[in-house]
Amino acid sequence: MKPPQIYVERTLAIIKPDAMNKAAEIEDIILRNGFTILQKRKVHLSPEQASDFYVEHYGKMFFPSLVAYMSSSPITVYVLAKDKAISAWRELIGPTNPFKARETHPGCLRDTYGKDQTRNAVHGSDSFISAQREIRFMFHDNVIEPIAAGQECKDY
Ligand code: RTP
Ligand code: MG
Repeated sequence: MKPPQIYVERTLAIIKPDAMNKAAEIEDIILRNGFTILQKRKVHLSPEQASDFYVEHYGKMFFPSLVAYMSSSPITVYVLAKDKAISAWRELIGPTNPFKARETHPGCLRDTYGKDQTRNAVHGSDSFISAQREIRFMFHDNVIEPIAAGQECKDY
């Protein structure tokens, strides 16, 4: 008989350049909110890598400043696991704009640590497909496939 399988969803989180001085505090919040840190890596993206990571925004008015910002200094990237990790992490970080976050989601990470619409402290994958792509992008040497809740997975 096969052993029971447990499916845990995974997402990609980033502590962006402006919040790196608060990384320990944010990591503590991540753990206190029930996420497991599966992988962690500090990287300094080149402008080309930042542009590839945020390729969905190519052509938008804020794309050049986003790329310049994300490649300006090191960031920390994490693979987080939790039941419904993708939506749970998005909920914890709050809306894109920290000023709006302050009004609608007081106490969320972007309220607490965000500075403006570009320098908003943290990133979270916005869907299962994004999580899969972003985890591969950041951890290509040691790929961990995100598993959607309820989805069949291979035996380990
Ligand atoms: P993220 O991808 O970083 O988790 O953020 P998000 O889903 O909440 O927002 P998204 O629309 O994907 O935007 C990506 C990042 O681009 C910067 N941004 N600047 N100045 C602006 O109008 C503007 N809009 C977006 C932010 O850094 C945002 O997180
Ligand atoms: Mg996004």
